[in-house]
Amino acid sequence: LGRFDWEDPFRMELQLSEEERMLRDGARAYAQERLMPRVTAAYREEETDPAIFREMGEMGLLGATVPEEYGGLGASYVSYGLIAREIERVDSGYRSMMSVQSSLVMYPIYAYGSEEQRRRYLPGLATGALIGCFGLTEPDAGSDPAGMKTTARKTATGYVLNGSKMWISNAPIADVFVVWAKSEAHGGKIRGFVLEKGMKGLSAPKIGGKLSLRASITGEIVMDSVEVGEEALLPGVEGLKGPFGCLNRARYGISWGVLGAAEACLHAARQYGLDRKQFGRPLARTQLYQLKLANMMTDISLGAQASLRVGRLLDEANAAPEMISIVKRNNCGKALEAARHARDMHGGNGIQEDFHVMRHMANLETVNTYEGTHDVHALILGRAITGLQAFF
Ligand code: TGC
Ligand code: FAD
Repeated sequence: LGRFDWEDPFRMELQLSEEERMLRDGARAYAQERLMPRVTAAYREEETDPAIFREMGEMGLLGATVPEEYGGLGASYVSYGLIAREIERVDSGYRSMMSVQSSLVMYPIYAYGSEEQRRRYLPGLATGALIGCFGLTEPDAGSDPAGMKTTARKTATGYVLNGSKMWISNAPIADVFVVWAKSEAHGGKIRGFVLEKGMKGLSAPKIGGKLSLRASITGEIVMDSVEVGEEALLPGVEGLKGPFGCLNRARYGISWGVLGAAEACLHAARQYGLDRKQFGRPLARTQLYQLKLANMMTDISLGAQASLRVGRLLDEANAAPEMISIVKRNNCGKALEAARHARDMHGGNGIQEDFHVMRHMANLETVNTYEGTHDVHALILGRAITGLQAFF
């Protein structure tokens, strides 16, 4: 029997290709060297540095799965997941910036866009010269996006969009807006549109006062009779399967990302327990402390194996959305639990910014909610098990 490595319990290293390990190591070096030193201040000041997009672009971390001819790397979904894990090891907000750009902006333009749209937007989005956002959620339509009120009305030359989107990552600093609207000309079906900063009637005010995901800017998108030409319509998809096709990829990436945050919490709690003595011995020598570390390591390693499996199936074009719901829901829930324990295990220091665990914990509250809440994914799975939908 071989040796056990608590940092890689199931020898995942052996299950990755050389290219996957190389991309992961590049992402880790960037995240630790360039993002880690600035995250505490960025979180405290609620400030998002747009330069991060260009840095990520230089490292090939934006739209990694998009083919090279459009500026991506043509990398596997497993690589994309590994990148997400390394970025979120530092902060969920930074991973959010990366995954919105990759899965929610570049993917739909690549998968549903015209050749002109691909050539116009993808290279700039891949380098980070352009910043993108994705508008699905509305003030009165969150878990139920079919209830959206945003409309696209046909004109002689294109469309007029009216409505507002809520809780949109990157929106206040975005150049490119992928928005979803009910189009009268298409029988009220949901269609995707690509809008550009500076269009008349388009604005994206910042939402302030967030107590979570503070390093990632969030805003509204307000569309007050925004006139666009026919070329703004994403021609390749209609209906909710358009936005959901993007969400499948982003949710999958999140399932890896949160494990990075959970690992950061496990490592921090382990070290703290080894260093900190109470009752004449290290905290890590107590049974309760070890139980919590064992639970964290178990949840992280099982979650990673499941995400790896889903990633391989995505790469074979054989993954079902319900598989993605399993890993998104499970890994977010388990990561949040790990972060809450790590916060507790640090005692009073756990609430202090220098120890990072409370920041991860607060961030994971958002990640457990966006891209389908923990309970909404339970209902998706319940529907798959019973054949009965329980949403309404
Ligand atoms: P339902 O009847 O289930 O489906 C309607 C149509 O959509 C298709 N579909 C899917 N297609 C591909 N992948 C999926 N995962 C799909 N799920 C559904 C379905 O086949 C059907 O197609 P068609 O052709 O038959 O019309 O729709 P419903 O209205 O009953 O939906 C219910 C529910 C709860 C499953 C769904 O609405 C849901 O998942 N709600 C959660 C909403 C959500 O995830 N919002 C995310 C907003 S974006 C975001 O949070 C970004 S944060 C990013 C960051 O900062 O990192
Ligand atoms: P609601 O849908 O009102 O849900 C509230 C509660 O009710 C939840 O606990 C939910 O599980 C529960 N619930 C809802 N329906 C049911 C039901 N049928 N049965 C039982 N319980 C139910 N959206 C975008 O489009 N683009 C983005 O870039 C984006 N970024 C975000 C960034 C941040 C920081 C945040 C916080 C959100 C972001 N979102 C984004 C929005 C996010 O996807 C929504 O917040 C999420 O889908 C939940 O919608 P809601 O907030 O309206 O909550």
